[in-house]
Amino acid sequence: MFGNLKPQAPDKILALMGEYKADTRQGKIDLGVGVYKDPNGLTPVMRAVKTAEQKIWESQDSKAYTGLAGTQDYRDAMAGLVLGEAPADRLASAATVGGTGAIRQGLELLRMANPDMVVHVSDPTWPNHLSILKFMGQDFVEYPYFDNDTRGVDFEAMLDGIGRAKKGDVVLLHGCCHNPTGANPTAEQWEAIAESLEKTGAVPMIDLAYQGFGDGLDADAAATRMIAARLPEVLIAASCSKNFGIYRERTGILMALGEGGEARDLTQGAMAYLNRQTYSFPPDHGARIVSTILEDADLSANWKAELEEVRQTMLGLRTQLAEELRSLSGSDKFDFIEHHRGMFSRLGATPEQVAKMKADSAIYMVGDSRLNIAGLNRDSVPVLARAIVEAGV
Ligand code: PLP
Ligand code: TYF
Repeated sequence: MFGNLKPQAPDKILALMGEYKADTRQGKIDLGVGVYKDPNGLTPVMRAVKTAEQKIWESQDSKAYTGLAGTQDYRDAMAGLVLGEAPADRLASAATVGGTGAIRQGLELLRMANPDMVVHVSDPTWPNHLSILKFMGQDFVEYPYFDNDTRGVDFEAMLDGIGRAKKGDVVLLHGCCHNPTGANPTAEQWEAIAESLEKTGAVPMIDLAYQGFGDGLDADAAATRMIAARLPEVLIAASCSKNFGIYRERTGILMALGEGGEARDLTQGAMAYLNRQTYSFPPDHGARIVSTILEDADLSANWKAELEEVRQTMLGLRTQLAEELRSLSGSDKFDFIEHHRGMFSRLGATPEQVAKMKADSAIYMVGDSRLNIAGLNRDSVPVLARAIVEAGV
């Protein structure tokens, strides 16, 4: 029977990780998978996470099951982090297996509510969005997003695209730090997006995987909060993988804001049901690390300080790379790197140019020319800048 299985296309980002590992060249540069790396190339356990784990180890006296939606502590802490003042009467939420689990459960929930929905996704978007939608057999269409000339958001085209959504359709948005492009709408443009959603009656689903990696914890949640306040129904899939650096703990949350009352209880019930059908109880360790940190003023301050160091490090590398490219190319055409936010920038290079940089300089970026800024350090920035110019980007 197993012989009937068809080979599956590998995840290109994860395949690139393997290729990088196998490369024996000195000075190779990994700008592939979206994992934060410090200037020494390490992905450290954050200080506050270590302390929280110690506290949990010392005080935890049971590992009995929690609840199908996870613990209330975690859900309250995350509602506060993402939404600021969370409107408890409108909010249903469930802990999930990472942000990816939140996306999957969120799409399942939406489909239970409206089996006829069409999901609108940005072109391009995170490949796993498309992969999950295809696996679910879920209808989706792409809306234009990236302007290859300016390397910014083609906002007019985007607005036109999401304006085609019908009532009951779903518009998937990256709350901040768009993956893979690094280009994001301005605050004013976000208001226009909200207005479009109000007009069409489409439901926004916001993927928030990089809160704190762009302009700061509150600034990165501002669009999500504005949409949550304006729209009657909003779904949020948030990840703690990056901002807490707990990738392998698989910590995420699905939040749904609706009109409250019975609809809230139905949503909460459906979320618990969906968790039960998929894996019963969501994992607790990562969620407990997060609630332990967010409930403790000192740990919280420590975490925020380290997250801010991470963010500033990436911004510094963006500035350095843009400056280096300005002087090497004698033009300001790479200034977009400084304006992009989050871990990624799409360079706008051709697949051939990406391949040349890998072959000639052992620089690994994703085939669509997405580079992970955190894979750089002060010494490798000039190497990359030279390779970019030599490849004729
Ligand atoms: N959404 C986007 C856009 C991402 O880049 C990621 C990255 O890893 C996720 C969601 C979810 O991550 P995880 O499932 O590791 O929490
Ligand atoms: O886009 C990225 O690099 C991150 C990490 O199947 C990732 O979101 C990449 C591929 C994948 C899961 C996570």
